[in-house]
Amino acid sequence: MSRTFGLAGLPNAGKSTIFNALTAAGAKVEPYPFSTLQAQKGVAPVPDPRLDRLHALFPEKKKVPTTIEVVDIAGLVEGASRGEGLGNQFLADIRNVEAILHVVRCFEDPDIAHPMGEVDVVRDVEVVETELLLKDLETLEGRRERVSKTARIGEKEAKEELALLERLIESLKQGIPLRAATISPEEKEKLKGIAPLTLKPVLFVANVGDEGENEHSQKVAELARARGAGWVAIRGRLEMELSELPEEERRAFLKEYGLEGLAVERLVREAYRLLSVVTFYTFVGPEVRAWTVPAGTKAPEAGAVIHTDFRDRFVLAEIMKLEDLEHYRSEKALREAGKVVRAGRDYVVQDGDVIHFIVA
Ligand SMILES: Nc1nc2c(ncn2[C@@H]2O[C@H](COP(=O)(O)OP(=O)(O)O)[C@@H](O)[C@H]2O)c(=O)[nH]1
Ligand SMILES: [Mg+2]
Repeated sequence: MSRTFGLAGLPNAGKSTIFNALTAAGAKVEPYPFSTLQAQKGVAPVPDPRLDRLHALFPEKKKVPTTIEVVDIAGLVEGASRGEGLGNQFLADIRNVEAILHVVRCFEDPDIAHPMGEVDVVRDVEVVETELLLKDLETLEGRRERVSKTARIGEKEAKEELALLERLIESLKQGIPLRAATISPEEKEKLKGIAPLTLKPVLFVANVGDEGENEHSQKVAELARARGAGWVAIRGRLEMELSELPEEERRAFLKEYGLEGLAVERLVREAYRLLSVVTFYTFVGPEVRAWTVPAGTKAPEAGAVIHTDFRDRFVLAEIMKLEDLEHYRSEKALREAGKVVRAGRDYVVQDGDVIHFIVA
């Protein structure tokens, strides 16, 4: 199960460039079925040092990383919330992702038009944020109108929701995105149906030119900090070119420049961190594989990610630690040392667990 991220930002910020860099190694998947203008969708493998370590113990097996799905969303312009440009398309695409990668143009290039004439990081970010806020305001006000009818009849749940909506509409009007408002988990549940845009977590992506970080990306860092959000700098164009090279050549290039890896790999890791997920590992059969589940998932549900019928056929889960496997080198030795923990239906899967599912 992939997690979905949407690349959002002004036109010519570098979204498609970064999309290509991210997905060069991954297979393209089907475009959105509901979209006429078809947002590009692609898959990016998640680089994972723990998976590499596990794979090193079973080099004969195939390594299968977990993946994220990335959506290259149509560029947003001022007025998108009122349907300007591809506004409605943009907003429909973004409603369907779990988290937003907000691409901010941090390179100067007279040959590449900027929708507002020139790069101004603070303004550029605000244009995008404002459109998302306005769209949420519209959505919540629409919802309020519907709920207020049921609330008038005196239905308790409707009254509660109405109070929540009133409060959030107030905060949106003050320019506060919903992710910065105080919302309890139960309230969040109530909002699920309308999937507000400003509730989604955001990672800022400063698309710097070939020269690297600059005064523009410094501003991205500052505004990310002010929002309690993360950010990464990416040399979009360079990364795209590198990601398209054959692996050998790419490695030689990275080595020559003393780089550890592509910056998009860091981008994926940071993006992954936005979501409250845990990764577990399996090595049964021909694959060494990483899997993703929401934090708090119990063993049978985790098994169902591998095979839906594991949920019902679940008997127990054998839990191993990567460090122990590395120390004892084999599963057999691990068993003999009593380092395999047997866990039942209520076991909550922990990040980093190596698991064997025993099913009926
Ligand atoms: N000079 C320069 N141009 C870039 C860089 N990244 C992207 N571009 C160019 O900017 C233009 C717009 O990029 P694109 O990815 O299509 O932007 P999008 O509209 O946000 O999808 C393209 O011509 C890219 O080649 C960069 O780091 N430096
Ligand atoms: Mg584009």
